[in-house]
Amino acid sequence: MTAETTPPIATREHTVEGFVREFLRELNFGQGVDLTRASVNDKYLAMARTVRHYLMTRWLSTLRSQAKLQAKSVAYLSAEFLLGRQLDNALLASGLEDIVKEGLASLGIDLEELRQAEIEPGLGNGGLGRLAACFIDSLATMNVPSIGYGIRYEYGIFKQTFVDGWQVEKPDDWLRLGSPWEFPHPEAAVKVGFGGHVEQYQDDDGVVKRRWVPGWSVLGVPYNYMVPGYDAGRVNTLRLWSARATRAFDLEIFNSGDYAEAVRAQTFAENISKVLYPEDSTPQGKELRLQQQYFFVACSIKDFVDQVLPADFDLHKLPDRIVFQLNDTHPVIAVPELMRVLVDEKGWEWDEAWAVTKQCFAYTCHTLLPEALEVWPVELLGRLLPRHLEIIYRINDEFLAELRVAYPNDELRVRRMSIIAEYPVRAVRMAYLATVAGTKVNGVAELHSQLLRDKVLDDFAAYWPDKFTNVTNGVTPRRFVKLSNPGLSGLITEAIGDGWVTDLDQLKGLEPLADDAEFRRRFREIKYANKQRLAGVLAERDNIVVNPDTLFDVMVKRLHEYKRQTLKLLHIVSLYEKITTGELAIGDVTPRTFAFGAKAAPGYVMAKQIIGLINAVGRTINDDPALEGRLRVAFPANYNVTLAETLIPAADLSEQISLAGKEASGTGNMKFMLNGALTIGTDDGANVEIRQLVGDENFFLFGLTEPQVAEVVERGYHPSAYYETNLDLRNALDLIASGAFSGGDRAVFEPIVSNLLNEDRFLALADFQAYVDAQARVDAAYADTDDWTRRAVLNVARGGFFSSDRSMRDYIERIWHTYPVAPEA
Ligand code: 26W
Repeated sequence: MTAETTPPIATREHTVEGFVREFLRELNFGQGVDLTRASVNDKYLAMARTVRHYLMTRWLSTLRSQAKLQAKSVAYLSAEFLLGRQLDNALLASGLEDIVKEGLASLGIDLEELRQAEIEPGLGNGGLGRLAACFIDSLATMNVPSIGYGIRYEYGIFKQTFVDGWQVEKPDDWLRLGSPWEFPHPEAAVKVGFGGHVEQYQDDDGVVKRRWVPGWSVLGVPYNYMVPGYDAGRVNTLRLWSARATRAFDLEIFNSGDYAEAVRAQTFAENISKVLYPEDSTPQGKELRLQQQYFFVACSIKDFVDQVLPADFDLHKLPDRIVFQLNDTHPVIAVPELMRVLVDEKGWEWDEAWAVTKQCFAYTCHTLLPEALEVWPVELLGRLLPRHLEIIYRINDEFLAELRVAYPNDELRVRRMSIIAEYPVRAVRMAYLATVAGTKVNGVAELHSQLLRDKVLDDFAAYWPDKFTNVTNGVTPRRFVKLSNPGLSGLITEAIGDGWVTDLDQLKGLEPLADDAEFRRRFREIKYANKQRLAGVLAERDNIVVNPDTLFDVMVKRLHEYKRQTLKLLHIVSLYEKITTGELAIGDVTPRTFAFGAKAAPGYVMAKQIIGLINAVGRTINDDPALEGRLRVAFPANYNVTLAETLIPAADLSEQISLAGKEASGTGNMKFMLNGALTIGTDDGANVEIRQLVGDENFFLFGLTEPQVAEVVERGYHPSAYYETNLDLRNALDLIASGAFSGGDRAVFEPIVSNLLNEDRFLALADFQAYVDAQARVDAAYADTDDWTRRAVLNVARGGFFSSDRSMRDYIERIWHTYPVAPEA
């Protein structure tokens, strides 16, 4: 098959008629139904498959040019990809929105109804997973050759329901109605081993070698997803792996009547990609979690080396063709896996293999919580992956030997930096392994990266100062402005053209319009329309009534004590306490809607308690007729990407109130800024850079800084002292303790109150007064509606830096050293 004879890739007509023809063909021949009898899901699946046909041309030409070009690619290894719904993004990328809307309408079909039929693939917990999704969107839009590798969980992040205000998890069976955006390739399945032992043998030249003899194995079946660039030729690939048994079914055992045993291997294997671990900070250290990590990493490396690279590729040049970006420590087992492939399978010498391996990886750390850094007991790792443990030991031995040369009489430092921790149990510190093997280590915001250098990985930063860098997070403006806020997008494009969608710095052009009364009026109008839209969604989705004529004060993120949803609660309870005691006249209270969205890891008891208290306080306030239309708490269940797309454009105030030094970056903060909300926040994570760019006068800063927190903790923190000295705080805590929000039952929320009074690990009480004072500044600012709008416009205008496109440019420049390649026309 020569170039000139290479068959052209089929194309589709970008016309209403063309689309309708395709759609009906897909509905009749693909879905096997005719329009008169088609269900909403039939129509949705047919429409989705039709839209993907339009992207296929670009996907196939991308893949074709990829194979031809020797370009360096980025392999983004992530245990999570929080993609959100795919249809809108596919319509945007294919420029089909209007054609599809008109085409469907001509068939009497409402696009909105089909949009609502799509089930969101919740293959992630929160920040880390969503960031991965934003990044692959930017890489495609910027024409950078890259591939995302992850796991196709059969069950994603649990569906959150509230029963009497308490979180109850339901399985997320997201595939039950079909998944039109994936392309399974069982023929490209990869075999992955587990367990077993390592044996020594002599190769043909009599050289003593070691090889792994797995005890059992599974198959990894790849499912490809399109990652369409916006207004770019490129459609990159996201490859998610699903586990299958190597032997489907043991007929002998079946015929012997032991049916369960016959399928045991099957179920056992499939368990590996069955469900996403719903933790987003405290690893449970479960064996299945490690199986999941090794499974997708082994599949991905084998896939890239054997499938993506040309068969005759010299792996010594691997670093010129690929950089494996490690999205936190979850995929770090990839380092010993590549060593195993090069030494055991390709027969390379150790040094030869290490010289290449240590040029192929880079590591991004996404946390500051010591408990979130994964460590795997050598007992478990040695049992599941005996050869990998051997390899990790050797990497560590050589590293410690190197350190002893650099620090001859500082055995303590050497011990401190060892990849192997000796206590409380002998375990592998995955963050240390990633740092030793990675070409670069980066944090996700300036402050975070500094704290990694100064505190978390300080010994390593001292030894390898150039290895440490920063890349501040970003978000994709396609999904989080263009798609989720069409009103604002239209206003921006009218004012400065639509170049901003792929070059967000152009938002700067809006600055002068902050002083334009007519522009402000339209900006406010759009915000109000977004608030009405949210009100409609909450009424229909959760039976929650909110009043758009109130300040929308929004806090949406995972429930975690360091994010301090309790501090937000203390503000609300204090306000309520003052109103009920008459200290505050309801007329003097700025009408507010306190909106929350938050899932708690199922095993995180305190987090679930806090959810219970938020709903209890909400019920009390919402049932109080005196507060009707003035104060309301809205806590829709099951916060996810889809709900965020409606909530964030409606917000006036963005709550980013974590304890300084705890939130690595935050990305919700960026989405709120770009959608014209003002931030009330601490100097934590990317809040610092938001405040620097938007200006102090357009940001409500409060609270202890990270150095001050360190000092308070150093000195010894006594939360009860704040209780004793701050009357408002005491009244608020006493009201909770009194059972006022739990039908007089004091026991229900006692754990929260006593934790705050006796431990308060994240200094909520210490920052209470500063927070309440900042909220008073918010009230004052909001009273001047037009000036508030001016500040909101400046937040949008100065938010360009927080595009994930800019983050990608930083990764390319500082870490990946790859470059955009436009696929062949
Ligand atoms: C093993 C358990 C586990 C699972 C996930 C530990 C830690 C994680 C993630 C690293 C947690 C996470 O999502 N971190 C968030 O990452 C975002 C993207 O960089 C940041 O913006 C957030 O600040 C950070 O909390």
